[in-house]
Amino acid sequence: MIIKKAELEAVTARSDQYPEDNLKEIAFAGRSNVGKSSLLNLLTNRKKLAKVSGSPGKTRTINFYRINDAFRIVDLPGYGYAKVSKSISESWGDMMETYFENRNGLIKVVQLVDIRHVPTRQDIEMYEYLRHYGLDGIVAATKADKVSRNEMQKCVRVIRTALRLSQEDQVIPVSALKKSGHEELLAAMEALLEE
Ligand SMILES: Nc1nc2c(ncn2[C@@H]2O[C@H](COP(=O)(O)OP(=O)(O)OP(=O)(O)O)[C@@H](O)[C@H]2O)c(=O)[nH]1
Ligand SMILES: [Mg+2]
Repeated sequence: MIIKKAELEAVTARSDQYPEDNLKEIAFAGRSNVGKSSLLNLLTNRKKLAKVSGSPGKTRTINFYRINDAFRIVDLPGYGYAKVSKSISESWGDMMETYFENRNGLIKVVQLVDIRHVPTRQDIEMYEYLRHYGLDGIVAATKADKVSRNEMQKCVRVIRTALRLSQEDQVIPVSALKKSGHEELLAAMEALLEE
């Protein structure tokens, strides 16, 4: 799949701000700072489509990107950022639930985890949550440039075990820095969109 057109369609804090539920959507979930916005820029080959930040917790809204006027990629707010107040983390849960439960176009959530680390308790909870909604099955292991080719296989195994992935579930190492893994992820997304 080639992304020819990508535009930010809506930045939302409430469901009444969502764009019309008329296209298929694939969302990206993961802890704050894992590289969701960077991955979006890599996939769309745009440097600044989604804001990337050194300070975690940048994306606190659900952001809808319209791709090729054919589907959407949805950047979900990151979890696990320690400094957000209790009220913010509660509204995070409400936001996710509202989106997951009411969005007909949502066909899959790509779970992002940092390739270097054993998935955190919150990563595991998030993945269980996706499983509950039947939205699981694709994991992007981010910042793959931080490990060697040899280590990569081992890291992927650690992720598979921690998230209790099945054989059909995919783990795709990606690097926004080295610009790698995006073709494989795009192919997986294309297959989903064609289903
Ligand atoms: N080395 C390396 N750094 C990366 C990669 N992807 C993202 N980063 C860095 O990780 C930090 C966070 O990236 P973002 O894309 O903003 O992460 P995010 O998941 O959108 O973060 P929030 O919006 O806070 O939830 C930035 O400093 C990026 O430059 C990667 O593939 N390799
Ligand atoms: Mg972000």
